[in-house]
Amino acid sequence: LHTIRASKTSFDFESYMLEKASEVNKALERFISLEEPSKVRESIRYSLLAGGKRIRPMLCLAACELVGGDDSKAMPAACAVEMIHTMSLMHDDLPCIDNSDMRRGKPTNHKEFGEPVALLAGDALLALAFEHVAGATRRVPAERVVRTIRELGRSCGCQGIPTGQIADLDYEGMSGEIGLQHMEYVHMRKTGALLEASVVSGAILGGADDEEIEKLRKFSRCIGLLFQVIDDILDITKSSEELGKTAGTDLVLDKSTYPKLIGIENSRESAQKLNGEAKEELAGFDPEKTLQLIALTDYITYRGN
Ligand code: GRG
Repeated sequence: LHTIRASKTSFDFESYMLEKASEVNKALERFISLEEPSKVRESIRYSLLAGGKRIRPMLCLAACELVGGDDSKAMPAACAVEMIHTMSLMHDDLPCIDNSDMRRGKPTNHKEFGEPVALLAGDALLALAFEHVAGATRRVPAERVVRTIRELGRSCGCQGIPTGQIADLDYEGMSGEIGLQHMEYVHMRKTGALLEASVVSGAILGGADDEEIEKLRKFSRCIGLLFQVIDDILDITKSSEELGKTAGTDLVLDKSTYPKLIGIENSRESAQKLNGEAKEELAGFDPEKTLQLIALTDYITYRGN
């Protein structure tokens, strides 16, 4: 939060983010309380309440507000996208995929609870996300809730996160245009699909018309790629800092990244371009109401982690 560059607007983004993150955390805490303690709940709480920037819920709430809805209409969906995100991290960290030991500053879920519990708690969390949207959304026509469930389902089905993850695992040192195309295919699904579902769900629940939904879909596709370009740049700059080097393009990486394919300067330019394209999609909306999404776009662009 401290790394956000001054926005051109007078909007106090830091207070906004802290307030929204705290509301989302409270809603998640309430939903997955330990009233009926069980191993699966403990495991879910361990990862879900472990921090995280809460970017996806904030996008969902901001899109809802942009089209005139209040937060309460989108809060269950905002929690659901964080649940889907967290379960994807729990599964991604498993030995059969990324085999990671640490996540959000703590030992990964399977290090704490064992592989079978981490796997099954991730499955349960995915189901809970849908249960929550269907059961807790209030004052929204049923047709809009169903449409939201469809968007969320698409993000974690065959056109979404798992397909992107599998394509990422299948990367075989492609370079040039083919490498770039492959990488965009991966990121549109692995990272972009859920960011898109977050924004579009918020818009649907807030009462957007079809034209507004499509504009916001385009906006979210820009920020999906933007998010990943920045992630890749941060990976390089962080590793360089850790190695006591200056940022460079000569690091050997075992996966396809923007800096590896197009160089770090071009990656930065690409991020700027995507930032501009995302904001252009917001041009037709009430300028006052776009401040949150503009600030979130800048946050994604200039974040330090
Ligand atoms: C969703 C059905 C289903 C299965 C999951 C394992 C798997 C399939 C997918 C892996 C997806 C993955 C790890 C994508 C990377 C997403 C990403 C950019 C994570 C970092 O997001 P931040 O920076 O993290 O928002 P915090 O911790 O702040 O929430």
